[in-house]
Amino acid sequence: MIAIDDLRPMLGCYGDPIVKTPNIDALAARGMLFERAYCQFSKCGPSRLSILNGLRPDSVGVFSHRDADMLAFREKNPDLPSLPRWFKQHGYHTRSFGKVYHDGWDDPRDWSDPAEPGREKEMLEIVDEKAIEGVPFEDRAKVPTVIAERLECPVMQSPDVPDETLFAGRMTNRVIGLLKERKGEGAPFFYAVGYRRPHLPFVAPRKWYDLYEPDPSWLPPAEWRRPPVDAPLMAWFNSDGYVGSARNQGLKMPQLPKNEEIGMAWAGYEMRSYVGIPNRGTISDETQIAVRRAYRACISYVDGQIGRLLAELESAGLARNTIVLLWSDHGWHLGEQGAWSKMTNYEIATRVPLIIAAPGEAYVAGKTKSLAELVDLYPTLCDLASLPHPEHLEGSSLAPVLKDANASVKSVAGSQYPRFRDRYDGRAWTDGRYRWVDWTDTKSGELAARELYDHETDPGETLNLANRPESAEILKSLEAKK
Ligand SMILES: [Ca+2]
Repeated sequence: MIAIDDLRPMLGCYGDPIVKTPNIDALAARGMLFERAYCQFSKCGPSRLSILNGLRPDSVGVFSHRDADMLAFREKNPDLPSLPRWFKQHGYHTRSFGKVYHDGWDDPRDWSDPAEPGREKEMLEIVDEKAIEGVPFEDRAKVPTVIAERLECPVMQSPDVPDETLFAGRMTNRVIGLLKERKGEGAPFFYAVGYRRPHLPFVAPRKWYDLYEPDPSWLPPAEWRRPPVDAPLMAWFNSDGYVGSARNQGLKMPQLPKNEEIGMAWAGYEMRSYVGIPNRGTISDETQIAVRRAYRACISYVDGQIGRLLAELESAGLARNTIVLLWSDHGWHLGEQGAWSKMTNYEIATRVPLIIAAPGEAYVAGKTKSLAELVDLYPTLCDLASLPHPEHLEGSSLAPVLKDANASVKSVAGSQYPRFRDRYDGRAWTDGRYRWVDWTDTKSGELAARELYDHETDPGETLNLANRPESAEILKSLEAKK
């Protein structure tokens, strides 16, 4: 199981014409690529808890990164087997490398050997350029990385170092070493390998940045870089954390933005808290293009590591009977809808890459438009490995789709994200054509705002149709699909 952090489907196999991802593309060519796969929560911790427990976020009850909420879920459900624990209980040797659960949220009972998440705050590793000055390239892998505080960490960095100087390369080497030792012997194994890029900060060895020449044509059309027409503020203003962030930066906080211009000047607190992005105000086109380059560089860096990992699976003789599953925990805005990073209920933040390559003649390779939710992965893996399903699962097995790309196991995919510290409860659904979102005022229980987008005419979700009289019938028929 390969987990990638903050990766929207910006991959060659998903039609991105610029990014270079030959290894993930090759995996997709021999497996099933889900064109319409969605996370259930556009933030690392809650999304991963949902995936790894086979439960929707409402059932997990964790909607932020508060450790206490996660612990409360485990205390309330002491015997609920997570996906890896279920495999462990059925004789698999289970191990975790890198970011599988959100940082610090591992449960030791899940793994046959202690999880190897890497150093705490590995996410913020950077390479001190001065430290590698004069060091021959082949020796730079040994130069230690520096863990920066987020507010002092450059948003992007491209040190001229070998891949294994940074965490993704080192972790891949570690897993490759263990695969070599297996030589197809011993208990069946369940390895979860979690890559921490392209999560911020965008740190990747220089050769991956060198794959891309920044190009102004990368910017989406202007109307895609603004909040959708007629959309409520809470939909795109992805700055729930901005109060703390602004305080950290010594900035005077505004009240909630009174208009779109002020909102856009503050939106994207996560990316704005790194050095190189203005704390507030317009993010220049030049910076937006540089961020798009850096995001792609990190994707290619991860793709390169996945290529080495899968090559080892092949040469160790394990590929012929190993299921390979690749997902990302949520999508990522690159300025679309006036938003940066994750934490919205829009298509861009909730649609994820999902590729499943299962051995066996019953399973076909191809691409499918069948809807999939990440909560479906648990029952799917059970079916692929011929394990029973535990009783608590809330997803549906995608195994029928792996046998027939035209098969379908659900009519809608759902996501949720609250806004303004739970003041508004946001629920989104897609049926493959329409996306609709309900924002409920949690104080009054009333519906505060609605959104409706038609991907057939508006793939960028630039125009909210929900308030138009002619949309009432469409919304009614969509509701019936839930
Ligand atoms: Ca993430």
